Amino acid sequence: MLQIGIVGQPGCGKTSLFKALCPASSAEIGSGGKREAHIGQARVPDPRLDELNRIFQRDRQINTVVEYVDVVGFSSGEAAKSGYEAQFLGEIRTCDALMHVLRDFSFPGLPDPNPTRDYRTDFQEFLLSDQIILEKRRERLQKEVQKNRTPEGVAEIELMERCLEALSQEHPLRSLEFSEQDKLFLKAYQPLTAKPELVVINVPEDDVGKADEIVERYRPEIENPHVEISAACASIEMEIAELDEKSAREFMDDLGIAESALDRLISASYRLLGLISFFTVGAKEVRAWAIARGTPARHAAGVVHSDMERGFIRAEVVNFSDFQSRGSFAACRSDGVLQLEGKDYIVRDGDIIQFRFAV
Ligand SMILES: Nc1nc2c(ncn2[C@@H]2O[C@H](COP(=O)(O)OP(=O)(O)OP(=O)(O)O)[C@@H](O)[C@H]2O)c(=O)[nH]1
Ligand SMILES: [Mg+2]
Repeated sequence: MLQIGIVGQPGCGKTSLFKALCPASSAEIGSGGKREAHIGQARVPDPRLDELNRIFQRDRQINTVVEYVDVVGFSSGEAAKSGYEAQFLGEIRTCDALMHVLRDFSFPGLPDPNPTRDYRTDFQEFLLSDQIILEKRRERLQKEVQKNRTPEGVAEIELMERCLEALSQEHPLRSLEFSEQDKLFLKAYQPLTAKPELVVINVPEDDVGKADEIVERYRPEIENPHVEISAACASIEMEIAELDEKSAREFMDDLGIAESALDRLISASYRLLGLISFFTVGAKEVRAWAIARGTPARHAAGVVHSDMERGFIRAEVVNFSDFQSRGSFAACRSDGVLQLEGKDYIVRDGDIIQFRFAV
């Protein structure tokens, strides 16, 4: 499963945000450097699936999930000397995308809040870390190519050089265009600055109603066309996540906020991972399934069951946008919007699919 690593300076609110996003997990806040990572899952909200459930009245509704990883904090001070940082960066390197938390609230013992400063500090750490890894790789490749000059070796050295040039100009690798071959090479090193990134400014309780304003305030300073920016108050979100629906509503009314930021953060995370959803309506459940954009029908079938991929015959497909106004498969069929598709059909976001298969 694809994972989002929650990163940021010590005490910026990573664990608080993680607990808000994944309330069923057992992470402790203010752990101040406990060294194990927490992994948890957050349910991805989808109003289309809610509506399918209302229409079909099945026993269960199963949403897709996003997996988050909360690792220990890093800093360029004491922690770095103890080799802590390397471990931190190693843990997030295996994640597929980053949720980058920036502290905008005051906290005893921590420097005055300054999201822009922290963003730049962290960004420098990521650049440096990628540089070290790619330089090592280039060195090794150069030795190999001297002994045995293969076209792959030469191509990879060229790629390393292009990447190192970008890094030395402080451009994140995600700002470069890569061929499919380059992507395969790069996958092995999992560079941090190539990962999609969502910045979350963790605002003080008093500013929870002003999240949008705060995002706009920092947007010009966090100058990077390749990151998405959002804001939330992690401690409030954590409280909301622990309450039942009615108490949560009252709590939010007291604070004067219309909605929790969590749905927005989770949906943004899902997009960040490049995932889209298709739906199935079974005898017992309506369910959303996560696939990468561009997945052909036959592979999508394999996400539901390996037999369906192996014995794939065809897919009966109607997109939710066509289904919604008609309300039944029969109506979709008679209106000609329910299509029979073959194994190479590229599944679209919101497709409702019935797979025909034989094993
Ligand atoms: N005022 C305020 N305090 C917060 C907020 N988010 C977190 N805190 C507090 O800040 C402290 C650190 O929060 P954590 O969630 O443990 O931060 P962390 O980034 O996981 O910290 P490390 O794992 O030690 O790096 C805790 O005491 C939290 O209650 C917030 O939005 N507002
Ligand atoms: Mg923590």
